[in-house]
Amino acid sequence: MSALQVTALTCEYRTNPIGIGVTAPRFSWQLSSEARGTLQKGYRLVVAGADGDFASPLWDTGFVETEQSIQVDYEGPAVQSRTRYSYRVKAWDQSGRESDWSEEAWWETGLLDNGEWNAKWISAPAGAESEGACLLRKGFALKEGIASARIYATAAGVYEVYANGRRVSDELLAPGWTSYKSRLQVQTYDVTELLRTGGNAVGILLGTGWYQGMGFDNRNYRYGERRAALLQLHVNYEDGSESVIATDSTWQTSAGPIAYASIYHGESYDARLEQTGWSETGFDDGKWAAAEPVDLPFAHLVAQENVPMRVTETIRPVAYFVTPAGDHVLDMGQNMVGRVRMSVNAPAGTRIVIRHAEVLDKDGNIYFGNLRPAKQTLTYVAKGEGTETYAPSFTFMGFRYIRVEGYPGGTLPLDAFAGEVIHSDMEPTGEFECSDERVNKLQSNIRWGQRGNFVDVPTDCPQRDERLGWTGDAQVFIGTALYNFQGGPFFTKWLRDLKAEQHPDGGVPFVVPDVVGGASSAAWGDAAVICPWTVYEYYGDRRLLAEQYDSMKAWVEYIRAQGENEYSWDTGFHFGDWLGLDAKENSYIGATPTALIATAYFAYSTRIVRDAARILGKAEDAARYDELQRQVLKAFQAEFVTQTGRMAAPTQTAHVLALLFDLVEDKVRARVASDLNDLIADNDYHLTTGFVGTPYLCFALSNNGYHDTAMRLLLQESYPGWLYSVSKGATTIWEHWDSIKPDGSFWSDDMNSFNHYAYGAIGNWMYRKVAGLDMDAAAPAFKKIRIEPLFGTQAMKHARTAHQSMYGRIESGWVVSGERIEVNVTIPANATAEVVLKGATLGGLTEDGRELASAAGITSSAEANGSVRLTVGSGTYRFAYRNADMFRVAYTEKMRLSDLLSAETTTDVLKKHLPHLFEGAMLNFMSNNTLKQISENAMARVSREAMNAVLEDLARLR
Ligand code: RAM
Repeated sequence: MSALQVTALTCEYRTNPIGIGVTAPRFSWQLSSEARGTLQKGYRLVVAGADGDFASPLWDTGFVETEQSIQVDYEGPAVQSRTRYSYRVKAWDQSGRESDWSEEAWWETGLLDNGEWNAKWISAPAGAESEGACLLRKGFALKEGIASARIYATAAGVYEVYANGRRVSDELLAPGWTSYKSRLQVQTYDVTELLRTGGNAVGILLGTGWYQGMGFDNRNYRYGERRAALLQLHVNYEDGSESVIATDSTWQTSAGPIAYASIYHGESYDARLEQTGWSETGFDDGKWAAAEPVDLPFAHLVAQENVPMRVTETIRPVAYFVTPAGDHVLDMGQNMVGRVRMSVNAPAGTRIVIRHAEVLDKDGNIYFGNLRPAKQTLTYVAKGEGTETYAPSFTFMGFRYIRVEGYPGGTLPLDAFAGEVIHSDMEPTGEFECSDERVNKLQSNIRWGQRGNFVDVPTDCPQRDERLGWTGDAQVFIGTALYNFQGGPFFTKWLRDLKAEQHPDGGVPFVVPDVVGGASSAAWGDAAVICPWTVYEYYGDRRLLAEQYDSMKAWVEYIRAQGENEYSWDTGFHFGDWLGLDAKENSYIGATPTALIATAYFAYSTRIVRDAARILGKAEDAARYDELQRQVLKAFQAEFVTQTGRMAAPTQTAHVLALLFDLVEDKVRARVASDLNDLIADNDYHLTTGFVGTPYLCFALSNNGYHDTAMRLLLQESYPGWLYSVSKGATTIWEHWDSIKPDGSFWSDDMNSFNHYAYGAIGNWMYRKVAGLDMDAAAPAFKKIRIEPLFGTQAMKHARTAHQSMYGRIESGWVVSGERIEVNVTIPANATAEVVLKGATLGGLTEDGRELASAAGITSSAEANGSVRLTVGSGTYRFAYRNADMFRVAYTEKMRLSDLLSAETTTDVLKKHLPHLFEGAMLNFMSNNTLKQISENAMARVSREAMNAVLEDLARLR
């Protein structure tokens, strides 16, 4: 028997985290086992206190009989502030195997009680604050025997800490951006290795960041008048004693080389003003001024919740050229977000100016038009002492191209420049790859879009004067986002900000953190409900759901209170199907009535609140919201569905919402789906959807028997469609379907981002439907997995996806060659899956080359509706079969011949060879003289011979 092991221990989603503010953190682990079908029977978790001694543990769960291996709450004695705890886990499986103890893991608490702050907020003297960054420093002596040292720090602004001349961490743009008036994150840094017996010094570089300065639409950030830093260093000695160094008026301050710094405009750096050794001991700060205490609150300080921002990749420019306008430009080869690092050897006083842009215009000139007032500019003045290297500290840019002026020597050496990619450093968890390189590029663009816009908050775009936490964008993309990256901490933090910014009446601002104001829009405010729910689905995060529950409910109650009618929402301003292509001339708002969208989301959010209430054991609420949802559905149907069962609004998005949010009765559903399919076919297989319809469009088709149409949309290369931008060389997702128009011109300057993740929401469908890795919503976090790849009629020959779930790595992939299909599946231990193999028969199916009956790990199998359904346990499986359905595939492909035939002729041919299709209501293929898809059920009953006869006749008649 192979060994059972407990691996990948995490606390609050992290491996060995430091600075955890939660007093009852949650533990998760994975089981590793070669035996198929492994389930955890029980576990034992032991926590050791600060002494690290497992022999006399702080908390020992003993054997707990449960399958739960994720999000296990700490329930031991109260944890202490600023203390490290170790833990380890062992597990038993259902066949009686016992694992060894896992490797030891640990977490360390942050500064838990704001009463522990001795430090004062400090700043440069009033009036002496520059627009750049100031330096703050303190020298001090430490006695011998340093055991450990931690810095707890934050800023009203943005900051970096140095100790004895070195940065204490590679984290960037700390403390990140929260709703500063209610919450400000404190960072914890382990500085044990940087300190020494005797003289030491600590320095803080303090800028403004999101705290003050230029912002969207001239609504400047102004959280406070004075920026300030707060820092407390705790040094613990081997003898048990402690020294504390804290910011106060004994610190010294001075201006530094950063003369100007702004998130949007960039940075000006004069290397001649560097003060060598400023954060080292022995530096002469005699000319510096005393730091000034600033009166800022402590009550809103919270331990860091999000993962930090870091440089996660460095890319090199791929080309240097001079544009027709004469600009010297470097191409990074990728639209990226972060900063440039430059090295230069230049005489003192040489001024180099770098401007950043996303695209070149159709003449090949660098294009700054879409940045609006954001300058995205670096100005560097050389000090003239050999090779100098510079990268800005307190800004980030969205760019693929940089224009460099003033670089000595006339040309730009590629190796003197690098692009440092910066974002919240989330663990990558998703992969997707298929036989169509264009789709692979789309997947790459989706990931880059996420990286560039997950810069501490989920932003709409990373380049122009906006970069805001638009709620609608986050809501439509979160399903894709959490597949591709571990976003638990990221969304936990952002949702707490959303809750903090929520209006007393339950309204949700357009952006979070809110620097824009404004009322609430449907599909934007619904982020309050959809995002915590999605985090729950992906990670089983019940605590976040419980924390956000009141906020979720308040949003639904807000909607209920709008207008006259309790059960629909037909008042107020809405963004509607934002940027939908069916919008009126000069409007951004698509043609789908905003009241339809608002009422649809009302129903959807109410349903989620009902489900959340059920999970949280709130029976009364569950009943209440169940009833509310029923009423909203009725109202929706009365207003937006005709008596004969059609959607009154003839837009793609109206149909999509009705199908995806289950807003129509079952008997109407098929009609709505077929109408949607017609709308798309009539539009020559092009979409018209905006922010609201796009994420769900292909799901609505695939879930209702029109996967082929969904695939045609995906693979559509002509405008508009996902591959249009790919065909135009995009390396990220665009804000508009035609950010660059077919003739090479741009959408207007006023709102044209080339890095907007919203339409990247198609990823979710690619992973779940094309590659077939889906979840069973009844068991969150992929405890129950659903594998059901849908092979279309299109040219795709293989597709595979993987997701690193809380239970471990899940894989689903398929290869089609002729009629032969191979489906490869990996299910992690302690999870199970339902596998649906389309077109397979029990008799014709093998696993790893053997009959099904002899395969381990398969607990049930059945054949129905032209598919085989299996229940499988953990393990890796290789299923193979001849797809009876493939001939349906060939059939559907060939049937396009019939596009040229009249409906009567086609009907006659079909009647002759396939009379049974005309019995009952199985046929839904005639409209506009075009032969449409025949329902899958009907097709399953078509013999190969009959179909060949149909095809031959059709070909002949043509
Ligand atoms: C723009 C942004 C954002 C969108 C809002 C409504 O400012 O593009 O993506 O959510 O409009």
